[in-house]
Amino acid sequence: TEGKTITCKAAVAWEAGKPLSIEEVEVAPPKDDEVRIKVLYTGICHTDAYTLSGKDPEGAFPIILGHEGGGIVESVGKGVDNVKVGDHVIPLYTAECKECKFCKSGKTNLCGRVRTTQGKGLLPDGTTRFKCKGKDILSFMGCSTFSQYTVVSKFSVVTITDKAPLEKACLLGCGITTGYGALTKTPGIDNSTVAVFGIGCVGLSILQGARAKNCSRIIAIDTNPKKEEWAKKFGATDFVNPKDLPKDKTIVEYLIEMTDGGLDFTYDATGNVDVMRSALEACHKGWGVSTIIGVAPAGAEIATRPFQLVTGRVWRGSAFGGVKGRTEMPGIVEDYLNGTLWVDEFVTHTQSLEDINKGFDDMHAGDCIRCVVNM
Ligand code: AHE
Ligand code: ZN
Repeated sequence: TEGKTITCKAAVAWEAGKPLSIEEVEVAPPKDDEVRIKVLYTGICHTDAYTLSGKDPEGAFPIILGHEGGGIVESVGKGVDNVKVGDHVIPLYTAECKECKFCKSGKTNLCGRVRTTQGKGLLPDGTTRFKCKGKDILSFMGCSTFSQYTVVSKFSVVTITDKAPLEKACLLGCGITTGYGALTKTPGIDNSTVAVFGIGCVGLSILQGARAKNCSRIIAIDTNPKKEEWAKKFGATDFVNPKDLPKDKTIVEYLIEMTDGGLDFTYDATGNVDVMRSALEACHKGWGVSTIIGVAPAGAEIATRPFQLVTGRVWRGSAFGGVKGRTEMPGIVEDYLNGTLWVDEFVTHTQSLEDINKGFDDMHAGDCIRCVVNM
């Protein structure tokens, strides 16, 4: 198949707000500095549903969504020396070129090399490798894992050991790494007190990061009572359901009382801007740090009284857990294989590619952490 166009199945999003449609697509061979991957498994993330809904300012159609995948390298273009045919790989929506201003700064995992074209649904040369019914189909987040074959930039892919089962390890492509990285890479986090708002895949991964960092108090917050059991299993010392609070107390007041002045660190994994405000204001005066992780609806803005920051609380955010994918993913896979980072437990639902739309329904049901699609 090397050098030839491959015809395979993919879930195409023809337009916003419509279910995905399973189509035969043509996947062109990788050009220079590109990698063609046989995608074996992919998770479904809320961001896929968000972009499909039409609310993502960067969303464009038709497109092949999916960004939480695992697969095997089928062929590589000229100039690719970081992965080879047969490697087990995870596509990276946060690329790492190791050469740009961002990558060399030592201050961020964001990479400047492919992000502009990626945001337009294109590979770095400004074109796409997908065609269906004679039309060009856009690529999503540099990954497009809802296709049996996909082409990505060589900067957007990392090889992992084939000891890690891809039907689980695919989840390291987004949710798990985002939560686990966000917590474990927070400066000064060891032994501190932590609150996590939103107990889904990301929230649970923050909790397990907090457990790994020996955080002394780990408070999980969610309005779904079913999440208490999940949260405790993944390291929470306390669970608070804001719906069950005494009538005269806000969640912020409640948490501040509970922790003698507020948390050292809080994390938002909801994407709700009111929750983000609570997460900031539940931080301890003088030093509390709140990290925003959730993706807020288009147009939403955060607010607080500036006094909250004047008095020493810090508002920050991170993408993909602050993880540099090519450099750090192998270490995260090690954490998975040695039992520090739980991944298998997250797969509560599975679907075939044919039934990928059911996977979106699964995700929106209250008992789902992740649905993995067998491609
Ligand atoms: N495209 C949106 C922003 C979406 C967004 O914030 N994406 C997150 C990842 S969501 C993973 O499920 C992110 O990491 N963004 C950083 C980046 O470089 O995209 C918009 O508002 O335009
Ligand atoms: Zn995601």
